[in-house]
Amino acid sequence: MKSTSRLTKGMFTILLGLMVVVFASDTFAQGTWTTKAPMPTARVFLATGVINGHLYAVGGSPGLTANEVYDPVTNTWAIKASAPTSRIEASAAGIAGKLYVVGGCINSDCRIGTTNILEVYDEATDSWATKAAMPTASHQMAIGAIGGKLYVVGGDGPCPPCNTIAALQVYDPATDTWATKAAMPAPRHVLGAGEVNGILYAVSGALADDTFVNTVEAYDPATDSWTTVAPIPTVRTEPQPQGINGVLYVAGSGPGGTPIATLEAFTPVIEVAIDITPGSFPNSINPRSLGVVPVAILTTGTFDATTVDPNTVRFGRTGTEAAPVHFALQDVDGDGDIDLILQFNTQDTGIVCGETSASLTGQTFGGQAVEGSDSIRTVPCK
Ligand SMILES: [Ca+2]
Ligand SMILES: [Ca+2]
Repeated sequence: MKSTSRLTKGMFTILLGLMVVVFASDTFAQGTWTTKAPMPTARVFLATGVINGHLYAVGGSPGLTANEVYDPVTNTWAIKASAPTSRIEASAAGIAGKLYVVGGCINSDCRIGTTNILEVYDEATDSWATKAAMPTASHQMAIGAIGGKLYVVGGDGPCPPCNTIAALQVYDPATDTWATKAAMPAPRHVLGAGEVNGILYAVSGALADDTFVNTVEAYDPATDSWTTVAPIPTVRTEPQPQGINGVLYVAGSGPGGTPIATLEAFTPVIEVAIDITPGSFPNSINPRSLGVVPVAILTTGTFDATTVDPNTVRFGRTGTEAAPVHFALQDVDGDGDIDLILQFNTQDTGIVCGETSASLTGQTFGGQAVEGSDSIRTVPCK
């Protein structure tokens, strides 16, 4: 009886396997998840980061210093030099072949163990070095890497008093120094951070009183300033936002540790200066014209119009209508920098008599969305 049941079980497994193959091919368009080689050490509250296309897993609970690396090409894990310090809730990010592990709680104890230690793993030498400590110890903070520097934001400071902090602490590997930059508008912990086109976005998490918020704030290293942007629809605990092609994706991580499946994506938009019918004003458009409307995207002190991909630009009544029929790079406004001039068939713009403004949308070659508007006067339209 036992062998029969084992045989039946085996056949069932094969059948199930075939079903999975069929199912997988049917659903390829939605993507597939596969189970890969398991990490050598089971753990939770670990820190992870990527260097040279390799996924590193460092520390975590229970009381671990284990440092293990996964190679996606070979689907294998290797055990590397252990981290000097055992911690949980640390943050990690890869920069130029090295993994930076900062903060967290020593020996799995966030009541007394919150730390400011920065340890750096060098893949080339399989060795760790201790670098300059972060000014303010923190755990449950967020981390990002922009332009070769480490950005650590918010979290909970040492306990007691375990104050939630708003600090933005920035580490420069070139000089082994920390700088304290403009703080977030309000202290937050269990937040997430991600980078899109050189801007750091601090996403959701909770205020000092543990109220979860859907706040999203954007930090621009060029101006050392924060801007509040559109809130995320769903509040999150310790989200892991990731930027891909100009869009910030946030998956899972429900408030208070609630498991959720929700994936939300944020597309930042840069407002650009445009000039319809450059050099003339008012910007007269005859909606019945069979000709073209010239529109310039102007280079300014904060935006380089030559970074716009002309093939992504649309112009018209709402900014989504006409694709350009011609474009060129030239100094349209004679201020010494190069602008982008585009022409659109008037009949493609959707502009009708009585309209008072028109808009343009597009993307930079790096995937950053841009938009701009200018006034128009429709003529003759009597
Ligand atoms: Ca004009
Ligand atoms: Ca110019």
